[in-house]
Amino acid sequence: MYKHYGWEVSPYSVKTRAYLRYKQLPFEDLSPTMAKLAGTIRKKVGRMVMPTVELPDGRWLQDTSVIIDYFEGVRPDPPVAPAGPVGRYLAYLFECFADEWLPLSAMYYRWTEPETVAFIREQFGQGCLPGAPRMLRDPLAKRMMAQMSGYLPVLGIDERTADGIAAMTGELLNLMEAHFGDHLFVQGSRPSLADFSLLGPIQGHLYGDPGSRHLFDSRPRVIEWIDRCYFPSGNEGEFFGDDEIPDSCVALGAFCTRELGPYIRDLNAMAAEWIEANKGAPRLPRSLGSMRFEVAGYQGERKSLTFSLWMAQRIADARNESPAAVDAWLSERGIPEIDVHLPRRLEFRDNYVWLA
Ligand SMILES: N[C@@H](CCC(=O)N[C@@H](CS)C(=O)NCC(=O)O)C(=O)O
Repeated sequence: MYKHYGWEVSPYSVKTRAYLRYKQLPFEDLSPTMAKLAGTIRKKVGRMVMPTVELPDGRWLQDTSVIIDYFEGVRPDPPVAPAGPVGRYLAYLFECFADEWLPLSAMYYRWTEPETVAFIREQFGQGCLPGAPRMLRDPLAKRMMAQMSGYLPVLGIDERTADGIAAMTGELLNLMEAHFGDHLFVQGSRPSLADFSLLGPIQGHLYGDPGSRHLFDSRPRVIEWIDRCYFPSGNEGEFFGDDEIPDSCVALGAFCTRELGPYIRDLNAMAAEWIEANKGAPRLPRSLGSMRFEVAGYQGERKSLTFSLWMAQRIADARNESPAAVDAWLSERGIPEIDVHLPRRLEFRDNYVWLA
């Protein structure tokens, strides 16, 4: 039996929980207390973080992509990435977009809606110290709330970008609403990595939090998709073949590329410069400093997180399996490819991005 540690209000935990359910893997879904997070989890994976998975042989996995890659290895069927090169490229594009770009929406709405902040104080408190009196829970909840809301400036969420984040979120949900008029999941009639990844911030924050649930009032098909993904009823269905990807899915891919692509391109340039200036360094720092960025055309400033580049390398790897086919498909639709050009390959372990 595998042990999955994550809260309902943690988006990355929603991603792995939905994935493990869909794959029908035998797992115990556990809510880690503060003692567990600060004790065993910090000791085993190096930081207080969720989700984590404890394997029956005593090893621990962290990072949703590492967790999913591991289980795709031990239980490949049904696979969560399509077989065709374009389908694979899109699966990793949607994953990177959801993991590295959608925190803008998730964190913005969570920490600016008073109704949600009150809800989260309760959720964090009950998560840290279940059943304890409020006077003991609240200080722990507040400390964790301060830590999490401290990510707003890291991600560039402020008055300069707020309207852009709201516009980007609305556009994404509209594209999804249109797509789900004809299709059950993002990449066909069965869920892929794209669905689990998008579900994380959409269920874990935007729909689950009371202050942002109104975003779904006019998007009922997205609500139905949330239910299908989070409570899977079977694993039948098909992915779109590469030659039958519908316009509504192409539109989602173009949108994710428009938003995420420039951030990855600029990060890549900063990392290339840093590697050149730091020859012999075994790993990249977590951040390469501040950088300008744009969300839905609104300019802001954020930290350049090298982890995002490791995630983008997954998209590049998918493209490099069949670059000619992927590039031809993208260029026919006017979508630029997301690529990572660095002199060294990136590896993620022990919470750092290493230069192979
Ligand atoms: N990229 C990681 C991110 C995990 C993550 O950031 N989890 C959040 C909760 S949803 C967390 O524990 N954050 C604590 C922190 O960063 O200090 C993944 O895919 O697992």
